[in-house]
This record gives sequence, C-alpha cells and structure tokens, in this order.
Amino acid sequence: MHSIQRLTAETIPDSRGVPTLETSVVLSDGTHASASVPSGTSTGRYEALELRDGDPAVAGGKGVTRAMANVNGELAAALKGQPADLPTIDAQLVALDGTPNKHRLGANALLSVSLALSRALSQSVGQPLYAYLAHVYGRKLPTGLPRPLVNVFEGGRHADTALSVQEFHIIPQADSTRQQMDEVRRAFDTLGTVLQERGLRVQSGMEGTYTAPLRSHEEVFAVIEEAIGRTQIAASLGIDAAASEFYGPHDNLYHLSPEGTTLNAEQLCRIYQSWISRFPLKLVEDPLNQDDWDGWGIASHLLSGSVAVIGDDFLTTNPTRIREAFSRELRIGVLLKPNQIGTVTETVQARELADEHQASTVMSNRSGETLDSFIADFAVALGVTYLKAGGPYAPERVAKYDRLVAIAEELHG
Ligand code: 2PG
Ligand code: MG
Repeated sequence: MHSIQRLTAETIPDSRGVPTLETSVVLSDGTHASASVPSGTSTGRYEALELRDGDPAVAGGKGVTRAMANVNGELAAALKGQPADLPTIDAQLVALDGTPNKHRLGANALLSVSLALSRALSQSVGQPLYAYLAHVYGRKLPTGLPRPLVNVFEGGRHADTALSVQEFHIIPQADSTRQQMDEVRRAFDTLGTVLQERGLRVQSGMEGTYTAPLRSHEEVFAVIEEAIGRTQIAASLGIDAAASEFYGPHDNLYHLSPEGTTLNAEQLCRIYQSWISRFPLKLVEDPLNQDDWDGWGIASHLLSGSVAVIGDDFLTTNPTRIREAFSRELRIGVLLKPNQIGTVTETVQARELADEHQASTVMSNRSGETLDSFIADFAVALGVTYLKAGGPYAPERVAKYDRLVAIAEELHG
C-alpha cells in the first residue's frame, strides 16, 4: 500500500469571497491531488467546528491561517509515512483532533485532508472518484443516479429580502441527468422573465439564484410554477425553510416574514400543508428549528405522508443525532454535508444509517463553495436520492452539476 508523502494546505477564496482551505496530498507513488472545503452561512449549532482565526483585521475574523497551519504542521507531521488507507486515515484525523466537535484542529482542516486523500487514492488506482469511493466503502453503485435539486430562488440569510424561507428548488422529472439540467435551466431563464415582467428589482441570491422582494411565500411558489408552466416541463418543487433562522428562542415561536405571522410548530406545519396542497411541493428541508424535537415529531406526523421531510441543521450529518431521530421514529430523510462532520468516512456512516431506515438522502453543497466537484462523485458513490448543488449557472455550482452529467453519461451512455 502507498503511503502519504506530503500534505500542504493553502488558502483560497470561496464563492462569497471568504477564505477557505485547499489541501494537496502527494502519495509515495508520486500521485498528487488536491481538494478544497466549502463553508456555510446558516450553519447548524451541532456542526463540527470550522476553525477561523477570529482576527478582525483579517477577512473580518474569517481567516483560516490557523486551520492551514494545522494541516501544514501537526497533521502533515503525524500522517507523513502513514499507509494511505482512507478509513484508517480518517480515524486518525478524528483521534488526532481528539475533541467531540473537532474544534482543536478544525473540521475544515480535517476534511480538506480527507477529501484530497480520497481523490489522490482514486487517481493512484486509476478509478473515477465515485467508483473508488463506492469500492472503499463496500457499496454497489446503484442503477439510478441522484436527481438534481436545483436552487432557483433564495430568501432567508442567503438573500437581502424579508422572505423567511431560505431556498426554493426545482426538481426536474426528465429521464437523463443532462435533460434534467437542461430543463431546469430553461425554467430558470423563464423565471427571470416572469420576475422582470412583474417590475420587481431582481437580484442574485448567495448560490447564484434569483431573489426579489415578493410579498409572500405563496407568491414565490406562484412565480416558479408559472415559469415551469411556460417552459412546458414536468417538475416538482422543494424548499429549504432553514427554520432555525426564523425561530425565536425568546418566545419559542416561528416568525414567518413577510407575512408577519407568529406560529407554533403545529401552526407552521399547517402552513406547509397549505403550500403542499396548492403547489407541487415534494420536499421540505429543515421545516423546524434544530432543537425543536417535539416540532419535528409533529412535522413527521403531518407532512411525511405527502413530502420528503429532510433534516439538515437538525441532523448535521452527525451519526449520533441521526440515530436519535430514528430512535424517536421520525420519518425523515438525511441531508449530507461532509463539512458538517469533518471526514469522508463519517459522512458515509451517516448515509448508512439512512439506508437502515430506508430514508431519503440529499448530498448538499454549502452557500460558500469552490470549484471542487467532490460532492457529485460522492453523491453517486453513496446512491443518494438528490444532489443539491445550488443555482444552475454559478461556476462553483456548475462544476458539480457538470460532473454529475459526465458521470451519468459515463455510466449509462
Ligand atoms: C443549506 C445550505 C446550502 P448554508 O442550508 O442547506 O444550501 O446553506 O451552506 O448557508 O448552510
Ligand atoms: Mg439547509
């Protein structure tokens, strides 16, 4: 088996202009590969810690020079000469950090190594990354491919509007991945026209979507539905409510804006139900706050019969939280973000738990992204239901969708 010969990290800007890590690995056979890590804006409380410098003079405190130094120093020294076996190295990364939320070395530092090593190993054995990952974790490549869950309109913390809900997605129905992306892009173009026609000030959301000051959530659904209709495609809709962001810890209620209504968990679920009855909504991510376990019970009961209810900030790709959710018999799906947990192997464990409960799964990007397309390969290797990679045209998102199309055509012609 080859060993790790060199590890080096540097900082690069993500799509928001915030520093992030790009790490390179050299193996003893000379294989060289690098990978970069994404970063969230509406991060969950239970995510592994992303190590930032906190020096206000550098990138508003968001520098990652400490995380970079941890790769170049402690991790490089500890892993140099170690056999390059991915699950073993991931376990070593976790042990070297030694803290439950990876705050000592930083989940960004650990993940950058885990991703770069995965890629180097796949190159070393001459396998595509998705095939290599499936092989290492003993998974059979499924016949179906992840369906793109494409973000087309943003609110919440991803945009400068009053809308509470963070993301509105189009889920294309076409057979091939290429057709799916083509259809969503045409509907997205039409959506731009529909918004312009309403005389609205249209801007860009964080993930390269549209955002505009619409007066209600129903109006957002209506304009997207109109765009889909005019484009004459078959598609359904998804949302990421990211409800932790409009939950008021002082009154334990949800403050839905711009409607200006204050709701408890059940009332909020009734709102979702009314959207489900009026629009082709098929997926609702984070309908409730990350600590509202009772509310999630209500959502599971009221919504899971008609839509996929998905936990992101609620589960944070964390096997412990996912186990707890299933032990409470919540009928929910699992969103996977490698940087929420910090290693490739732990992300696979989260996926395996979803498997045990026949739960749907979403592999997801972050609002702060790079041109790295790792999650597209990872989504295929893990046979997830959906790949959520943001807006249809932003280069850092296109990298993932393009890679998914390429894999689809490699596998199915
Ligand atoms: C989410 C993500 C990605 P962020 O909430 O699902 O779309 O956003 O990266 O800001 O957490
Ligand atoms: Mg989310």
